[in-house]
Order: sequence, then structure tokens, then C-alpha cells
Amino acid sequence: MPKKALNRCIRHLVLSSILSGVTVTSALASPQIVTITDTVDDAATKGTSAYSGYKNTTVGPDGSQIFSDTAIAGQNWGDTLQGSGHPFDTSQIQITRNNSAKTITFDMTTEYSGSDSEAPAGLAKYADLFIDTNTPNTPDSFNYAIALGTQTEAAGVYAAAGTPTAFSANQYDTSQQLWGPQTGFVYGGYAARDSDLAAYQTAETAYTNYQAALATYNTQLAAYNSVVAYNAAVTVNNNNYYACKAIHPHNYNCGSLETLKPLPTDPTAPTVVAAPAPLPEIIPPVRLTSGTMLTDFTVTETSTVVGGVYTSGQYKGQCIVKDIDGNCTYDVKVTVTAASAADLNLFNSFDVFWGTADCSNDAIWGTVATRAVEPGTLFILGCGLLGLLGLSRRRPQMLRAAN
Ligand SMILES: [Ca+2]
Ligand SMILES: [Ca+2]
Ligand SMILES: [Ca+2]
Repeated sequence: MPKKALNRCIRHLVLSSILSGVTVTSALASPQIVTITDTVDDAATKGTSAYSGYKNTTVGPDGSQIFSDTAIAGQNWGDTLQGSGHPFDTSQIQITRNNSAKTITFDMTTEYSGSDSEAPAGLAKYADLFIDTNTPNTPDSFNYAIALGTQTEAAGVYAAAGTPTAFSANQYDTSQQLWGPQTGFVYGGYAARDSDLAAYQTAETAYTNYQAALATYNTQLAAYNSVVAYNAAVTVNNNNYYACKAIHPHNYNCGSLETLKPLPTDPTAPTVVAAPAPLPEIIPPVRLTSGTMLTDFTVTETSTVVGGVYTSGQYKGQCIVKDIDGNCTYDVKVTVTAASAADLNLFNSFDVFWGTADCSNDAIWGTVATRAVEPGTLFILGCGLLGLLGLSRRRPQMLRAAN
């Protein structure tokens, strides 16, 4: 190692770079974990029409009540569509990026077992995962998908073909496409963030109040204008009466004076409130049907019962841990293994959507940022180690000089 380079590194704040190196070392060695909690609602749909009759007091693992919102006329919104025997609640996705193992895993905590027992048996499976690296803070379009292998496409990471790089509507199936024709089922027809729904509801309430105030104002204004018009006619009549009397003071029919009506308060127009902007909602993609599989990744999916199952006795096969509704909880673990750690940089910043099942009965979406290994930090790490080496070599020399 040239002495010049060593001195240059020592000049680069040896102590602080050692500290940085320690941080980078731990970042490299320990996995990075991001947890998305469920803050997305579904709109209940049955057949081809919005469904408002679905009510349920079931509480899922995340304490969510079911479809109590009515933000959009004719649609009921809520976290989860689930009823007795059909638990679908998903509470979180935990994403773990492990650069040294070259893996990124998606752990979904859900009550859904992965295969609905309703007819046609086993039709509903775990949904595919949809990824977007273009607009990681907005639930909109998706340019990558992780097929779990239980839907149409084989397990793998897929990229949208062509430009702009986002899957087009015919490259995946939505919950509406799959379940719309089957009128007997309730499914998630749309999905939106709770925050967007809340903002929409606030704007909708303000607009509704404005419309009511405007109707009241228009009624009051019509009454006011009616009195103004009446009094104007009375004034004309009375002026004619006085003019007549000036010419014919006696014994001439000049008609009679009329009485002015009291003028009501001049109404004030309400401040204009615009109609709410359309709710930023998406039709949930649930089943990838085409795309380009990326050969640098392999995908595996496992589903395990959280807390395990009884292996013997009268409860053999049943889950040991149940929630207050008697439902089991599953950890659906999707592991993406990359050919190289650099391939994982695809997942530096993205948003992810999961519809739980291909009926999107519980939509979950969130933004994820994981750290890449940057050459700059490696330089600092190298400097830190080099600095340590330099110090250990120099100390004896300094001691000798002192002697
Ligand atoms: Ca949800
Ligand atoms: Ca949920
Ligand atoms: Ca997006």
C-alpha cells in the first residue's frame, strides 16, 4: 500500500471513519427490516355492483372493524371483507433485506390460509405481490411483480415489458375481473389508503355542507328578491296614486295606497367549496398474467401457522394460537434470492401491494426503503481499517523516537 494513500486516508478523520466503518459493517452483516402495517381499505363489491349490505363485527389481528365507512355513495369501505369461516385479515408485511445472504423476504401476517374452501373449492389463492419503483409513495401502477407460483405465472420476479415500464391492465387480473361475474361473492373492488379516504370524506362533508348552505341561501335570496320586486311594484302604484291625487284632489278614483312589506335580511352567499377531487383508488391487481421473468432471481413461498399446530390429541392439526374470533394466523414468507447482492438494488426504494387473496379481500400497501451498499461507504470503511493499521504501525516508531 503506497504511503501517500495511507496518509490521505489518515487525513480523512481516522476516528470518525472508523466509527462509520463500524456502522457500515453492522449494516452489511445484519439484515435491514421494514414493517408495513395495514393502512389500506377496500370497497366491498358483489357481482357487478357495489355492495352495501355486508356488515360484520369480526375483529381481525390488527383490531380492525369491517366496512363501516361510507365515503363513496353506494360503496362500503373498510379494512377487511371477512365473515364467519372466511377470515382474510392481513395486518402487516415485514420486508427483510439481507445483502450477505442476497435475499429479500416478504413476510405477510394474515388470517387467510391461502386456499378458500368456498366453491369452486380452492379457487382463491394467495395473491401475487406487485412492486413499483417509479412512484414509491403513491399507490398507482406497478412495474414489477413477484409471482408466488400459485396463480397464473410461475414463481419469480417479473418486469413489465416495453415502455413506459408499468404493467398494462391486460398483464394482470384484478379482483373485479375474476369475481365480478360470480355474483354470489363479496370481494374488494377498489383499494385506497385510509389517509386518502379520510381526506376524501372531509372534502365530501365540506362539499355536502356547502351544497346545503347554497340551497338555503338560494331560498332566502328568492324570498328577499320577491319582497324587493313586490315593494317596487307597490312604490310604482303609490307614486301613481300621489300623481293622480295631485291632478285630481277630489272625487276621482285614483285607486288606493298599498303597504310596503318589511324587507328581510339580505342573505350572505356561502363561501364556495369545490366538489371533492376523485379518491385516489386503484382496482387491485391480484394475479399476474404476463411479463418478463428476471433470470437473476428465484422466488420461494412458504406458509406456516404462527404458534404451530397440535401434533396429537383431540385437537390434532388445529392451530395452538387463535385470535378472539377463533382464527389462526399464518406467516406467508416469500423469499426472493438474487444472483448477486447488487441485484437487490432493485429493491432500494419501492412500494408493494398485496391483495391477500385474488379477491383482494384485504388490501395492504406501503412504501419501502432499504439501504444499498454504496462504494463511498466502502471507501470510508477501507480508510478506517487502513487508519487503524497505520496507527498500529506508527506507534512503535513514535515510541522509539521518544526514547
Ligand atoms: Ca386492508
Ligand atoms: Ca387488515
Ligand atoms: Ca406507486
